[in-house]
Amino acid sequence: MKQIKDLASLLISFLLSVPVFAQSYSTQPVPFIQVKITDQFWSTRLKAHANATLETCIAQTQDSTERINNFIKAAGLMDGGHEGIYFDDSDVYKAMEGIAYSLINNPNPEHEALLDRWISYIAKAQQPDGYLNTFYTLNHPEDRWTDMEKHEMYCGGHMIEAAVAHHKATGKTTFLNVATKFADHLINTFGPGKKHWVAGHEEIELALVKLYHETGDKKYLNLSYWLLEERGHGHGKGAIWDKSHWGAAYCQDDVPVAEISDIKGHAVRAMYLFSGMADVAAEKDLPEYVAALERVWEDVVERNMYITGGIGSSGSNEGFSNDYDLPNKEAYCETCASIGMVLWNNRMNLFSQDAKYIDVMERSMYNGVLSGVSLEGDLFFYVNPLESEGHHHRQEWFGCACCPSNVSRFLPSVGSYIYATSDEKGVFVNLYVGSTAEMKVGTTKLELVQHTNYPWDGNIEMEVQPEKEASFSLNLRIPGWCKVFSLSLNGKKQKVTVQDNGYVTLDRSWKKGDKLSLIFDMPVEVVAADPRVEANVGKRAIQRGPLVYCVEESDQANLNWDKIELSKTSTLKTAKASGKLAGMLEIEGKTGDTNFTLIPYFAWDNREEGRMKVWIDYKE
Ligand code: FUB
Ligand code: ZN
Repeated sequence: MKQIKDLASLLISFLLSVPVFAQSYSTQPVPFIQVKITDQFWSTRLKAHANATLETCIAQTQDSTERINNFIKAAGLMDGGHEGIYFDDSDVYKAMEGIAYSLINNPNPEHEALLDRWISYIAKAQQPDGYLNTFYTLNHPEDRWTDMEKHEMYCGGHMIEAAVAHHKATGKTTFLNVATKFADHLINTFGPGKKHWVAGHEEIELALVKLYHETGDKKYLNLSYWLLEERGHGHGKGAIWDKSHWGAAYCQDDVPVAEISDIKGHAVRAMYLFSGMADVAAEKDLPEYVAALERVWEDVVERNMYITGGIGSSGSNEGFSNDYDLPNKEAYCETCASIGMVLWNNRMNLFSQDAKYIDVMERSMYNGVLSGVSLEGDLFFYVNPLESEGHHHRQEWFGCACCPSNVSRFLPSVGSYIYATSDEKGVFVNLYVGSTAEMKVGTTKLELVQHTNYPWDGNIEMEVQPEKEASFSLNLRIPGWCKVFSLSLNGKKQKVTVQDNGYVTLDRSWKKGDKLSLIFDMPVEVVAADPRVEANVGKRAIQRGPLVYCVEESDQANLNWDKIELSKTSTLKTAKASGKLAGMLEIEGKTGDTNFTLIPYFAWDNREEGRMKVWIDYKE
């Protein structure tokens, strides 16, 4: 145990002292390995993750399904063919990424040994030329790299991400060696003068950039760029392209990526593509990619996003339909797509230092993503509707289990979204999360400590602890939802203005013990949708701070469900929740003689089953 702790502190000092390979976003995220989360809100979620989410993923991949056995078989250690879906390998890799991340802040020798064991199967399942995919190796070895929909690069990308995570967490190279061998196989197979390829499900692009960062070898970055440039030129072949109702747009292969302007197709694929484009653009300075991402961002956020930050309203393509087509009961809003929104929006902020991207990221994170996992961490939503007749419940696992395994890797990395830094621009405080973080600005090492009960209230006390007195800018994000705030420095109220990018900048010489106090007014807000969203005409939703609220039937004792309505005269006040929701704030509403209770949307379906809705009838 102690050894792993020592390893973690060693890694932190390593990360703080060695320049990271040429990453050229204009700010760099402070990785979660340097951030210790201490607040009530996220600590509870992380505990549930470590105790239940990981165990569920391990039990499901290893014991209840054939996922690990597929590797054992491909390694030649067991007889039999591949069982399950052709991209089931990816769930193993995502679970491994989550386990590896979790090791950093929750050392667990059993989990480390489990990873060693799984890695040994994976390494044996890898073919001599570096190819790795249990579906093809076991069932169709002669058909590999023939159908671009079949997720070979998707699985490979998740393998690379898991291997990089494992290397960071343990310093071991066993998995990273598999990843580089696979990526070298890709380089030998694809590229100018070799085979064309359009990955039917994006993921490999951002993974190759991670591999480049981990190894310093630019060939991986170049392959990622080449793969992006393959899109939109008619090279796509396979099941997606053969289905007339899907076609190239389903996997973002209808136009060259630099020409993208409208959001189309499968939501998760689009988010991973945009994240990969951002990573490559940051390294290679591609303004045309950034312009495309800004255009499509507007289309996603202004015309195709739910109030929960969820995206991809349609189940038939697991993706986007028409602008403003945002039904509530039928909303698909896959958990993975919300995770994708976090990945992409964070990157957009790293380019621009514009807080509007963090506003969206925060919305998706606190609502669309967190609803995907039960409070205990053991049950998952794949689909996250905004209204339910009472029959939609979280499940322990799914045939297609992309969402639970994605949650398993997302939660332990949440600390990476709090801060970003740059030597020139200083420190950016993007999220308000009780935590202690170590970072470096120029030559200054510093610790930032946040004490807060956010998102339940908007009070944040922050300690700035530079190793020695130093001048740098501290940029505080003023959340888009916040209309009134105050800021004090060492007990003195500050007169500050919010810049166009949504931050307040304090540019001064900081010394140990400097204290900031931020108070965001966090009133209950009644929100109307864009009138073009048919489903929400005559309705309103309630949000407070970053949290969207909903009514759940089990709270409305003796109340006619259809009688719940809001009006101009409704009163809405916060109250302490109890039972399973203890520690949270609910909202007590009253319209005329009718009293009703709202709970945070992310927490619905954790108690008795019943109906739920976010958008509530509104009487003018
Ligand atoms: O295809 C792999 C994953 O499974 C996608 O990202 C999800 O939408 C689900 O279809
Ligand atoms: Zn999913």
